[in-house]
Amino acid sequence: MNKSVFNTAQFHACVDSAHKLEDAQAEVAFVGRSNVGKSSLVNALCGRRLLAKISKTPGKTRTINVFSIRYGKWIVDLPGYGFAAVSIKEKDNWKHMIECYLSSRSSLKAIFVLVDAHVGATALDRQMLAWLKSTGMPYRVIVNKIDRITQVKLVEQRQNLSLDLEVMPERILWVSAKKGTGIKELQVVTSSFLAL
Ligand SMILES: Nc1nc2c(ncn2[C@@H]2O[C@H](COP(=O)(O)OP(=O)(O)OP(=O)(O)O)[C@@H](O)[C@H]2O)c(=O)[nH]1
Ligand SMILES: [Mg+2]
Repeated sequence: MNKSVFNTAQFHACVDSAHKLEDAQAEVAFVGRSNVGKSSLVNALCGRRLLAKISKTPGKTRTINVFSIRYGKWIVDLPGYGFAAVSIKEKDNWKHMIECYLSSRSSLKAIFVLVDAHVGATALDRQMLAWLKSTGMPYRVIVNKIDRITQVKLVEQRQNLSLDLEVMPERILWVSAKKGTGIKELQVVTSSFLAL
């Protein structure tokens, strides 16, 4: 794998509906709670600080944001779920946008479901995973913000989250977008899904 391939990622599109996206060769998408660090992880993966917009305030990403690694090879940053401070109508719109995206993209090779190491799995995380399992779509669980917990807690969380989410421990990636921990492994996994 050529690591620098991620460094040249470029913003490709920002749409409010999956129907507005053209066909791609291969894509991976980041889903998860608002504020879990999806956009930060896209930046860490690409070794770029300002590619995807991030914010301390949940609800920053409100559209489907596509970044192109190579022609037709995409990384997709989606809005988060579980963001309380919006109207029910807006929540429904986002849910529809995410579901429509996830179920309509034939080139979607993997869905990266982000979970917060400090917060643990939420009801919506479990719901998302149950749905992905029921559809047979390929997914990987990524636990972000491991810099926020102690080594002791990390060992505990490895066991707890694996049981809670019913995912084999070796299929979970442990990362910190902030510190760069686990990013090399994420690059290897992403390269493989995108056949870079
Ligand atoms: N400590 C720590 N903070 C992080 C990490 N990753 C992201 N953050 C912080 O978490 C906050 C949210 O990050 P975003 O990347 O905007 O989160 P998001 O999941 O894209 O959020 P939405 O766009 O609202 O869905 C920001 O303040 C980030 O700096 C991490 O690994 N460790
Ligand atoms: Mg975001």
